[in-house]
Amino acid sequence: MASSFVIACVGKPSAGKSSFLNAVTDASAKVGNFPFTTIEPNQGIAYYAIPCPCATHNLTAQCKPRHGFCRNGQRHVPVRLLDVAGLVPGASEGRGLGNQFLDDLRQAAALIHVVDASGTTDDQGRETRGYDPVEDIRWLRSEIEQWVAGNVERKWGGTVRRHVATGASAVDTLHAQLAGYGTRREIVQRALDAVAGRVGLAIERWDAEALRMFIARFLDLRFPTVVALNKIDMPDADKNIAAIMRRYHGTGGSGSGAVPVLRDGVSEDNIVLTSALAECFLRKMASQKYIAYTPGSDDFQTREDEGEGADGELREMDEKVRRRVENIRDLVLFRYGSTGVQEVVGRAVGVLGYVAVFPVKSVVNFGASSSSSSSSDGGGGAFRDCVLVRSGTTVREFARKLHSQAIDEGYAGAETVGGVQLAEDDVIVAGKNNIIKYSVSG
Ligand SMILES: Nc1nc2c(ncn2[C@@H]2O[C@H](COP(=O)(O)OP(=O)(O)OP(=O)(O)O)[C@@H](O)[C@H]2O)c(=O)[nH]1
Ligand SMILES: [Mg+2]
Repeated sequence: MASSFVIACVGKPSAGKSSFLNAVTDASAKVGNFPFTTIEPNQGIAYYAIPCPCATHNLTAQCKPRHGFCRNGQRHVPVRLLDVAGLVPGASEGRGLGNQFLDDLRQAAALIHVVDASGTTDDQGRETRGYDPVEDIRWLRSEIEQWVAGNVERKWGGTVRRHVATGASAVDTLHAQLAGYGTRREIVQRALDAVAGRVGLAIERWDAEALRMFIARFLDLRFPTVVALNKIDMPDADKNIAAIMRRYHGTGGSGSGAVPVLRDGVSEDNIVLTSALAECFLRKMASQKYIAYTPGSDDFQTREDEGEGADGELREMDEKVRRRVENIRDLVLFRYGSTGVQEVVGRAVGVLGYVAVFPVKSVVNFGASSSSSSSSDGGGGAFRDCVLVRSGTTVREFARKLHSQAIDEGYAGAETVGGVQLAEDDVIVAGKNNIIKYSVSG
């Protein structure tokens, strides 16, 4: 079982979405150098790495994650990833596989926009030279905006009439309009707060521009986006990357209403350089025992690197394979520090502001909490459960989220490491109170 949220890879055809999915999950989605290789969405489980408390508590040997895994004190928490069909300009009006693709996004909590930074594919995903990938970031955002705006604008007349007749609040009316996008009321409220100073709260007096302004802020919050500048192993990528970084320089941080300052829905902090192809290849070579490679790391070992007299676990590579892995070392790992793909997953969970919580039955040995309803729990092991929750979640709210009625209904208190008591409305913060033991009465 993975998290309850889904992160979706989006982008034009041939940008490398399926390659990215294959690079960070066990999926084997079809990859092709022609547009629309993917039609039906592919899914996989990626891992979000965080420091595991088993390390600080000297319990690495006892650490037994029920889901995901723990290696060298790093906990890998499963996260669901979706790879959908490519999008082309005009998709919001149904071009390409437009509407189908856009509807697949309704379930996504965050987006990973995979961009071909090499400039060797045009906006339709066809082979070309010298294409400017900044364009892709701009039009993709604009298509998502048109898609949502189109849906809202079509019904706007009726919405306003009802709004005036019922005397509902602006946030309730807008929330009802945006319900189809899996929207929480709080997000609508924040988007409204961010634009209210300029357009006012009387939505019946909004003009088309005011509505667009609100929808733009809403999208910034509803679909936080990480940009994966992919194909960095290719010749022109460097120059394109520099241009993209210039365009988004100065974005990020937070503006009015704690809404981040974004351009085209993008913040420079959330642009990551990747080579999905390199990662797929290194993983394949590692599985065939030609190299030793830990995903996300800055290098790998070959048989030669192991040196004379090593126990020879790694196999000898032929000349062609050797050249290819050496190329990846020079063009990707040495230049950029890693293939970047794991970093993207980390940022995507990061933009969602999730906090990892470890429910336990004991704050002494950190055994499994009774939240994990299965009866075969007795097996022991520490820190068995790890749940990602929205930042701002309180101790009491988390009790309600755990799939255990007993903890919710019989709530009698909570404590963390050292027997420190937690208040019901304490906000859960990583490293402070995110190891929680609940007491239950009756
Ligand atoms: N050089 C290089 N090529 C890549 C990289 N990632 C993907 N490719 C290649 O780009 C082409 C398209 O890759 P896919 O993963 O199928 O792209 P997609 O975005 O899923 O495409 P559609 O399913 O058609 O929308 C394939 O030939 C891949 O091998 C990369 O990091 N570097
Ligand atoms: Mg694909």
